[in-house]
Amino acid sequence: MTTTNSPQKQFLKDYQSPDFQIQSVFLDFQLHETATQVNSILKIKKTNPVTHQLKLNGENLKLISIHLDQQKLMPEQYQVTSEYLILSQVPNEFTLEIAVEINPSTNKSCEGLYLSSGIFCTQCEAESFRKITYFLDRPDIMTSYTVKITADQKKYPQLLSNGDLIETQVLDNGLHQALWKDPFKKPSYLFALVAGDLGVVSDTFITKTNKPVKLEVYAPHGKQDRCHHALESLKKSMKWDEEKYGLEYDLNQYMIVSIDDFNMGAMENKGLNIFNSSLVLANENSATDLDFDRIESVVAHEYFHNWTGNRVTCRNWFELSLKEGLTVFRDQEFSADMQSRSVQRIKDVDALRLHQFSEDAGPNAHPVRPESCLAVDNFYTSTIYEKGSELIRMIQTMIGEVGFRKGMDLYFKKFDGQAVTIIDFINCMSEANSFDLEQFKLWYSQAGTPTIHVQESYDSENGTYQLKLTQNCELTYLENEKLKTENYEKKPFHIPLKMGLLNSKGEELQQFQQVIHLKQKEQIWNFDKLSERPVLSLNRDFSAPIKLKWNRSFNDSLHLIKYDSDSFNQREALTQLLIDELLKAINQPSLTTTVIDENIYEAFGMIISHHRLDPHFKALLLTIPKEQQLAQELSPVEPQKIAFVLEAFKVSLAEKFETQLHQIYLNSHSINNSGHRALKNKALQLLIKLPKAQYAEMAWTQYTQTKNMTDTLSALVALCETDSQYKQLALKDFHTKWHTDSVVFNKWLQVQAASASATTFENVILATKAKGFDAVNPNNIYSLHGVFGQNYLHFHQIKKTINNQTPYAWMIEEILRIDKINPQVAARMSNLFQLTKKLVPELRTVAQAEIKKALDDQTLSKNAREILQKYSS
Ligand code: HT7
Ligand code: ZN
Repeated sequence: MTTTNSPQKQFLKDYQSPDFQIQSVFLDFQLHETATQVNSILKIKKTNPVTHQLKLNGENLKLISIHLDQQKLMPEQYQVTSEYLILSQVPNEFTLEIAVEINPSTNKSCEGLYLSSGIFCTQCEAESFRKITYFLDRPDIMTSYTVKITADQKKYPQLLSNGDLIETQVLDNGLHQALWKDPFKKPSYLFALVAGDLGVVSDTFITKTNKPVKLEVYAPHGKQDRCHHALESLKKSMKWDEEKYGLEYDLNQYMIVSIDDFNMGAMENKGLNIFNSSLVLANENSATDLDFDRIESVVAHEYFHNWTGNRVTCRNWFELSLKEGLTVFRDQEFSADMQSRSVQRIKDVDALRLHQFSEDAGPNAHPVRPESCLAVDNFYTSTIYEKGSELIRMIQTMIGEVGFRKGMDLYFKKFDGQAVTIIDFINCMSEANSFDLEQFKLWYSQAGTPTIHVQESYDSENGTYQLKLTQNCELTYLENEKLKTENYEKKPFHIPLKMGLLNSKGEELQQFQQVIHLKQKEQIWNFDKLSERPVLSLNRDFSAPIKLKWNRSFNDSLHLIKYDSDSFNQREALTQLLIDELLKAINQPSLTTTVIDENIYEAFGMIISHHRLDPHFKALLLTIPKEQQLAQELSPVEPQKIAFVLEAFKVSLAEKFETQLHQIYLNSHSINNSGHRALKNKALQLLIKLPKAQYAEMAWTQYTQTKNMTDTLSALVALCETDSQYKQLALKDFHTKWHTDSVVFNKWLQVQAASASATTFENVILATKAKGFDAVNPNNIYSLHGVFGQNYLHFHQIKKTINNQTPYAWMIEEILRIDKINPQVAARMSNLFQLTKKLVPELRTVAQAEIKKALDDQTLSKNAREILQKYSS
């Protein structure tokens, strides 16, 4: 019997432990491009004696047969809906054999079992194992897997799954077979299978107990030379986790497979990670320095999940940040140890502010431990990941590194092999350190970014400096909704703030270096025996994810820029000065001239002419805030005005410091390392703003003479800012060289989608017709649509239409097209409308009319609908 159901909202409060446990599963895959048969044998035991009904998840499956304890079931003995297979009466303990058929070749959603460039691969997190076979597809069902794979030997010489390879066999009819057994119990979302004809690069890692682990990175033939960086990153991660947390790898083999069609960055399947090819494949010729760093951190992230996520997993998806926040924290700390700690921290916080702070300030704001959702896939947000990591970092700040390690040890001791909650984790941290984290838990249930107002006073007679802090956190959209039905009140957060005081010579007053704990709405601290007014450095290293509001004088800011021992706050002082000034300029009624205070140029001049600064750090100091960062501080938002002011400021910087920037370019150009490349290219991006042929020629020379992708791409970006003859030459050349390369081609799309050039919208549409563009490939869509949607100058240009469509209308039409094949990607693109409610009315009306058209489409997926609804009125 078959019936259909409509999607239901799920709630954290409704969690119920499972009525059944699956003791073991045997999966038999007979792989075929259009008709793969999956036979499963599930050994099931009832855990709730009063339950009779078994409800297995399953979607888009063609059911062939079911046997219960070897008895074939007749259709009247079960019920099939669009989401479940229901058996109304089952014994206490039984074996279920289910045969289903699926069609991987028509599956373009990159979920379940699908084909990517001729390779069979899987993606099961969060709820896509149910698209492979009927199962209790929830993370608190952990079981042991044995997997048999049969496929054509010529087309698919490699047959991979989780755990250990037990045996292989050559069969008749050109088929072959592999049998895998995973010795560790795992949830279904960690299941993986890959079958294909791939090249491989391998190595061995010897663990701290002298166990050899075979490491393999698989990629298309001919791409092996781009796999070495990922392999080296893996070895570094394995060593780091042993040294930092005592965590050793537990299987004999660790495989990474590179796939071109993938919705996210990578997936931590036990022993068989599957990666988006853009996050594995890299050599100097094809990848930028940023790509190299990102690959190192994502390889580490997926590896670290082996313990934080796989060995101890989440009880349900509302607890997602248990594994993601913690693992992001671990990968950030790893990167800080591999690269420069201060540069890493600045980059991580920049990313947090850009993505998470905007999310927390808009209609998609949600707690790190959300309370409800329609589509689980929409949980993979910056709040769950990046804010989640900040919360873990605050815990470490409060209990110290040694205390944090004690908490981690206790966590694994108590919960290895289990599916647990965020509260379980926090309680371990608290118990191992006898530290009260009760109030701190509010960070997980209350959304929004707290603002802290700083008031200082100095009493010269008594030598006392007083610091008064007041915290405030606006109600989010969801909290305002809550307020309509219940008596909701937001409580003060427990906020750990690293601080220090500097004297007038710029020296650190060591005795005041500490972590203060803001727990009340308003709190006062007094610091005695100060012979002069100190200069405060607060929230050092960005110890808490908050906003500071502070009427600091220009001289105090300059003092921090010059002397703060905390490099995060050195850079922060400069950035805040600049943001305040740019906001003033944006708020001016007329934009005919953009007036920026001379003090700002003085501060920049100091940095530009500083010769002893680390080049990477100097490049960060010279980074101008992005449009999105400024938009957070404005309401309503006029995106083009923001873009205009930023552009004008960059031109004026280039004009004022042309000679120095040119010198920086020339000096750094002769030094071949990533820091100097970052600095040189920062100088180039400013110089190119000057209407001088000389700089376009300089960029063109850089483009033609280098084989290093960082330099190639920076030159291309610079040329795209000009009207020079070299712009088209470089774009054409890049396309010719790379349009058949599924990874590098994305850069060509990104550059054009981000460009300030007057023809950007036309170019974006032309790019969809260019050789190499694949309209269903997630990376191509993220690179073109995703980047264009963040282009403040052109995405919001409603006066410009192409084929009678504004950019908003074009994007909505594209979202509807994508939604039919890949709802996850459509949902991500829907988030490009995040700013809608804050837009000035003329833009908001147009954007919301387009959003409405999408919502009126009854076939719109729950993924895209859940997002677009939030921006619709
Ligand atoms: N844990 C992984 C999440 C992921 C994912 C989720 C939904 C759909 C597709 C996906 N691919 C990977 C990634 C990670 O955080 O490590
Ligand atoms: Zn993760």
